Amino acid sequence: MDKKKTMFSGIQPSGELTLGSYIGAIKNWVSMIEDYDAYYCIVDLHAITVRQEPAALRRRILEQLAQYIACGLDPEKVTLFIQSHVSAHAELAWVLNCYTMFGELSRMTQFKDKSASHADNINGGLFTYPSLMAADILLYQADLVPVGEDQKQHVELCRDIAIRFNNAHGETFKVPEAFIPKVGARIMSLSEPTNKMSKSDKDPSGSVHLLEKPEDIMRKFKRAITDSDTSADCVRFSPSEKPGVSNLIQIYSCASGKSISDIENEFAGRGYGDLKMTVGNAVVETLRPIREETERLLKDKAYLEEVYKMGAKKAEYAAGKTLGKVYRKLGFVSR
Ligand code: ATP
Ligand code: LTN
Repeated sequence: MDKKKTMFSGIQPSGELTLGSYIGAIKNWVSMIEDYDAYYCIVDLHAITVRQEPAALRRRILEQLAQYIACGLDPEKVTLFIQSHVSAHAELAWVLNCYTMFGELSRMTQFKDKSASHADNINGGLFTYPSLMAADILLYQADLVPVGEDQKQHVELCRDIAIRFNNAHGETFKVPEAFIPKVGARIMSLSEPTNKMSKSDKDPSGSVHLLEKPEDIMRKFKRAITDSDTSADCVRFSPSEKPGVSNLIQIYSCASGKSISDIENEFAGRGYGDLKMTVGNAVVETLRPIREETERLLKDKAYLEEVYKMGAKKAEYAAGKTLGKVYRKLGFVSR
């Protein structure tokens, strides 16, 4: 039997997980676990590139692990772990920093956006964030990296770094590919549909969290921004002309499994009030089992500890092999 391909992805514990990260990333992670040797990480080292409150960070790391499991990532089938538990990530990141150009890092849109939103703390970690992300991926010789659209540029830089290192030292890293879903790669804010839904958004009305109560979810959908079109075919998918409505259609498609054209037909002659209620209900039903299972898991800290310890052990073994190879190629003297 052929060896399974490897998949790696991660999310920062920088806020409450949103419907955006569920649809854009986690949902796809779950759909592929049978076919891949998968590693899913809670990237806490990345999270400290912006200031975090220590007690809240600790709570969110465990909460995120519980949510990964509740979304369907079975720890018996995939490796779930916390980035700071595997020191090879920080070590390889340093090496890759020496193979990443200042100009490349300066062109990253996430760096530009985060520097604008955290103008008082434009630190070195924020700038070299993509080298750490490349280390995450390359340590596991990942073939595929399932992420939302916003992370495509980082995965492309990771490929360039891998190719550069391989050219200098011979075949060392697998060159990975991004896997970006066709629908749902960029879920927009409900209150400002030209901006991405994001967990660190200061406006709480724009994003829906995985653990949010049904009544709060419904309220956010009822207030979602649409437009002033009252025609019979106002429920139409056109992100440039109708960003709010298209976003709702996209969310509904991901929550219900229906195609975009089926949704347009279903809503022919119907208005936005109807659409908002239907999408809100579909999201509530999608998130309900995830919330309930997360709440249950969070009461069992011993189990969560067992999961992240087992994950760290497996990840450490795979990562150690790659790091050893890299150190040898660089000419470091082995211990
Ligand atoms: P932050 O606000 O802290 O930057 P975020 O909410 O933008 O965080 P990330 O942790 O950066 O989310 O992203 C986690 C994963 O989910 C990534 O693969 C990212 O591409 C994906 N993702 C995040 N937000 C969305 C979204 N609105 N639509 C689709 N995918 C998303
Ligand atoms: N930068 C990603 C999180 C991340 C990641 C990774 C994603 C860190 N390391 C490795 C995929 C693979 C983000 O969501 N902002």
